[in-house]
Amino acid sequence: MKVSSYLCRRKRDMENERRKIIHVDMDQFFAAVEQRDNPDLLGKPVAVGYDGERGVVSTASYEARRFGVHSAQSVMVAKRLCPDLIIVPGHYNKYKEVSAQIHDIFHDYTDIIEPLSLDEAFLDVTSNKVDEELAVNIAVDIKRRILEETQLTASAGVSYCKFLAKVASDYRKPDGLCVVHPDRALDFIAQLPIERFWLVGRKTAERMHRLGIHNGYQLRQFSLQYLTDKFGKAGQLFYDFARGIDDRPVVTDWVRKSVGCEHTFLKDISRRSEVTIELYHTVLELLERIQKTQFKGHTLTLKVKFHDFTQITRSLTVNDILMEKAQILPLAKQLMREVDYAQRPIRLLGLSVSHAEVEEEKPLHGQVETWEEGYLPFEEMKVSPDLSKGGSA
Ligand code: TTP
Ligand code: MG
Repeated sequence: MKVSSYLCRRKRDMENERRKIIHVDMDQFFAAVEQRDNPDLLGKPVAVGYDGERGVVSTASYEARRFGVHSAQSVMVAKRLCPDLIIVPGHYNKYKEVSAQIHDIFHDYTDIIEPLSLDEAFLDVTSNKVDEELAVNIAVDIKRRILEETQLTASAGVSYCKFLAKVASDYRKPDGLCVVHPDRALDFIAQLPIERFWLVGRKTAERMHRLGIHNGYQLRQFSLQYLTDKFGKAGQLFYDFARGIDDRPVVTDWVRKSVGCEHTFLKDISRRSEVTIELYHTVLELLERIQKTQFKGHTLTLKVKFHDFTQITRSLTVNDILMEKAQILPLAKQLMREVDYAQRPIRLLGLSVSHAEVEEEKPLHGQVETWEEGYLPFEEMKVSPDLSKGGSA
């Protein structure tokens, strides 16, 4: 590397190390709201979700988590694991209200806020409205105010970059506060179990383990080439994370990255006619959402979950903006043709449109798409009359 470009990079790194970022994440959010509003539920194993054969847990109280109950699990499995589990239906308006309350609190400190979901957000407090030098003092204050104003606890992570702030907020949950200073970052990362790294889900963790990578120190021993060979685009992120490098800004202007819908069926489907009808209904609902949001995307993604919970996604990208039924329906059918469900009945179908025009204009460092939450809101299937009668197309 030339000396001048090295100095440039070093300057940028130092500027980044001077950033002060807080990640706030509410504890057992939906369940905590339910327990707050119904004291009978306090201290008990609670799961929020639809109490039916096809219900899915959206979150579980910590008491329930001890039994192995977790988000995205089927309610039936959860009940088997924890026979005393109390299932309560979700109250989404309430969760939205709390989310608005915590955002009001955030805005007293900074307007540079990037929400990741209803209950978590990054705040850039490098310069802030209360002229506080220490980000940790702001985090303490925010946690105190959240508790006072919502009677709920939040965990916060403080560091110089998003990756470490996010990992830190999870580090001492619940009601936690963890600070990772720039000069402690490499040691912190070295001992960090690989499953705690951002973007490392269960499957990626297993692959890392197979490569002999169990912590940040071990991850750091591998070259960029090796990691991108193994993990594609994410390899670059893992390489950087291992070195405490993450200069992505806190993106204030939240831009919708995709619009989609998905349904879990009351009964698994495997007949072609049934699948065609359901695909058609899903396309109609997707179109409604596209119209409502005026989202302009180029990629259609089909998600299929099979009876055994294995899941696949198939995507197609086109030059035109996907807004019309006449374009989306044939594409959806084309994607569906690639799916072999004859031996594997389908439990869930989902469609989404992504790859908005604006994304192409974003600078590479924005990398906004990687922050997208990995789940769609759960909705129970309203079975179409045709299907409930076992009708065919
Ligand atoms: P999380 O912050 O991932 O979980 P949590 O707040 O319940 O628990 P934690 O203390 O570990 O942060 O998600 C926030 C809310 O989003 C959660 O309460 C319910 C909802 N959610 C779903 O609906 N489906 C999901 O798969 C997940 C992970 C969350
Ligand atoms: Mg949370």
